[in-house]
Amino acid sequence: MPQNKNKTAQHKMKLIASLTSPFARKVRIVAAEKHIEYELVVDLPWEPDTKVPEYNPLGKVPVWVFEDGKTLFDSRVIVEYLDSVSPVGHLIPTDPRARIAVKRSEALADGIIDAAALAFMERKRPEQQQSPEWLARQLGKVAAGLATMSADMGMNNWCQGDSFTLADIATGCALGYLDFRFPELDWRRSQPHLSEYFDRIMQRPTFKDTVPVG
Ligand code: GSF
Repeated sequence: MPQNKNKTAQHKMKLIASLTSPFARKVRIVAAEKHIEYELVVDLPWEPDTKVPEYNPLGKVPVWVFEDGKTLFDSRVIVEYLDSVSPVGHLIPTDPRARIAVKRSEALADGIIDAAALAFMERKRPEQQQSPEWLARQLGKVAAGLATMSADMGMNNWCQGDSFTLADIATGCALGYLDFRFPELDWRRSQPHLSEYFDRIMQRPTFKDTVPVG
């Protein structure tokens, strides 16, 4: 019955996200890898009519909304929840050292995105108001972060251990964000192994389906 269908749809778990957010991409990939169903609600937090602050006082996406209206943020909390709630393909190891190594990789990848996003926003300001020092500081973090990402991976196939984990998802989202917002950085030239690795993980349908648009 249509009425019941509507009711079901209203009570589905939701992810509030923008299609360009690398943090939201991380959550979308984790949910897809874990085969967790949800409704994607696209909401741009920068738009005047955004509803994001009603769900997250920080006004940022992604936000996860449970059937009962309770919410989760930020992306690290959401992905930890999603990984724990379904037994399909564990993305965060249970062994304490392995687990925290994966979380460290995620912190590094997220930190690269944070610095790149600050640089991107600075560059969008009128030219006279931009601070070259601030821009250089943020881009310096991106470069140093990439060097550590590459050194941590060495010549391995995966970021941590010998299988695909949340570390790879976070890393892929950071590299994809750099390609999207800073193609001129040409990180592939200075990081050839990361470049080859990125091409490989981009073959996964969950990465292909979430390439940033806009
Ligand atoms: C960062 C979310 C974020 O910066 C997380 O979820 O991991 N630590 C948080 N979201 C941005 C969009 S994006 O760059 O992914 C956002 O919503 N910005 C709106 C604002 O008002 O800052």
